[in-house]
Amino acid sequence: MLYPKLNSARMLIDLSGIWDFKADDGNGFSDKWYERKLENPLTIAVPASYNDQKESIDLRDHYGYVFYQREVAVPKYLKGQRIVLRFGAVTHYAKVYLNGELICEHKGGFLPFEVEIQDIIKFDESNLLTVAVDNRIDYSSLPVGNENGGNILGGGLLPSVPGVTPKKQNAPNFDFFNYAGIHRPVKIYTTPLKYIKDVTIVPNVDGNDAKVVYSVETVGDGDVLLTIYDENNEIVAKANGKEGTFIIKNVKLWQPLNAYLYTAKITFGEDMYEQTFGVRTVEVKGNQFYINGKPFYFKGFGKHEDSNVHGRGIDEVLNVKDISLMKWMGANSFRTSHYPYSEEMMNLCDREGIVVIDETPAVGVNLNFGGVGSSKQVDTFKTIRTHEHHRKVIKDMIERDKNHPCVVMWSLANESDTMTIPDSAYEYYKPLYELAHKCDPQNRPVTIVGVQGDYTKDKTLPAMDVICINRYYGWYIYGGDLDAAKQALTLELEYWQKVGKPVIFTEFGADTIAGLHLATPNMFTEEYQVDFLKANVEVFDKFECVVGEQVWNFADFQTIQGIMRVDGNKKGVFTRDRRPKLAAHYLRNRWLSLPDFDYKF
Ligand code: BDP
Repeated sequence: MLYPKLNSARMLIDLSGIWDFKADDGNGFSDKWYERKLENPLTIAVPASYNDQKESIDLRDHYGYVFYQREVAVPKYLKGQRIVLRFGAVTHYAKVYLNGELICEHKGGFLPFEVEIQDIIKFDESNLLTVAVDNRIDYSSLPVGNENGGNILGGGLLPSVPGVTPKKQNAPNFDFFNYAGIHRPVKIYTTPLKYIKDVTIVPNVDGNDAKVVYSVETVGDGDVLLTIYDENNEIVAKANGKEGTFIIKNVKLWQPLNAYLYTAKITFGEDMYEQTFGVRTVEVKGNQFYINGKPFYFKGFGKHEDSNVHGRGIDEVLNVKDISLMKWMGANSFRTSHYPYSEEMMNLCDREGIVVIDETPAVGVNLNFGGVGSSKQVDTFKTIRTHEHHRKVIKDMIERDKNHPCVVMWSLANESDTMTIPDSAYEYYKPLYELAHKCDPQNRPVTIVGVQGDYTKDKTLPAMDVICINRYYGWYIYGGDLDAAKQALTLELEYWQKVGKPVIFTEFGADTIAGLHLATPNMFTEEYQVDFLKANVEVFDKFECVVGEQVWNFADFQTIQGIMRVDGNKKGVFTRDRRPKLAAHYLRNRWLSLPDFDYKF
């Protein structure tokens, strides 16, 4: 799906701003709130999570639908154009009404969707746009909600007391706050009626040149012309036809931390679209991960889209700041834990040369996590109902992000239940692995991020292109005993070394209260976080197969309340407002001295 852009052929209208808002009181649909102006609405900012915008426990802990509404007028001179209403992301389920009519629905909170409105929009008066948004999560949603109540952070775990009716609330089977709302920009864009629907660009390197294979999907017939520009706006190649190849002589590669972007200007009849792309190669060979033919070492983080007041809503200032902080530290990469990030962030990473592992919203696909939900073990994959939706998010994520040079690998899921019944997990994930490869025109590596456990039983991880593992030796396991942590980690890496594939630590981290210090470090102090990181990387450095370290987490982030978290997860190397903890300085020293390529040789 193309990112909406303003250009000489296309109009773009941003619907960000203050909308009317009302949480469903149970009557929203029966009273057809979407047919007329909301009565006594609240004001709410779009895009952003709604949860933290008001001083209200009802809004913060809301369960179910909320209604967003605004008037939309469209200039008359757009008559005769194709007009599209597009949502960057609405979390988790959206029903969109225009002038009282349901015009589209969308499941999944982290990917864009759009609907044509040129035949239904009124040009002479304003139109009532209502978006009903559901935040409920269960065994069929990604991320997964816990249908047995409780949550993985220990909320509601004690036996219930007869006669007491607890309030209905979401029970996330994952460790981040279930923020909801219209999280990413809402836009109207136009195209001519015959238009460019999609563009696919597959760059190959051929000596000093690039051989770029492309295809352009159009609606309607006509000639397709491509002109390729470099960063100085010089024409470097031309092509015509819906499919073909063009050569860029003496190509400048897109390199980690040294990005170079070309632009393909595509014209088709009255329509025009400019698609940026980078030329780089990605390949897994033996136990190494190659970018542009050289073994790459991932230095960076697992992150979240999370910030004060905005919740999970897009914050482009913060995105710029985060990438600046990453560069300050010598980091070169991050994983979009635990859902696809905004298109704006992906565009930024393309420009900044930040390497991205792009993850689906499949987190919590693990009904045996910490034994929550049931005292006996269940077959997660026979119990959950995510199968079809999981296929859809993989397809949609790859379709959205396929042209981004920053994306070097797809992650099918985070910490899924791959060890309880190894065959069941393998049967679920092997087809998804194949699907991801099939969907990606650039055929990038595919992985799944593995949870701590009896890794020798796991059949799914070894079936992926890269072994990505989240490990908490020295925190959840051997917390406070870093010598034991190092021994256990060494034993595990001896195992993975034999598997013969690259290994990336996609999470390792320790909760740390900013400002808490001790000369003899204990867990939760800033010194312990540094010692924890040192102990882990000391072992990573001994193994050639370890090709990356992504610390959990870039910054402190909000979670549901419960006995495991004090105002959220504190494993950040930065606080939630982006102040560095001691660990940031330690990692900065380390990473600035580690090369991005050829580190282990
Ligand atoms: C892992 C999860 C991550 C958590 C982290 C933690 O992948 O979402 O936040 O551990 O416990 O289990 O901090």
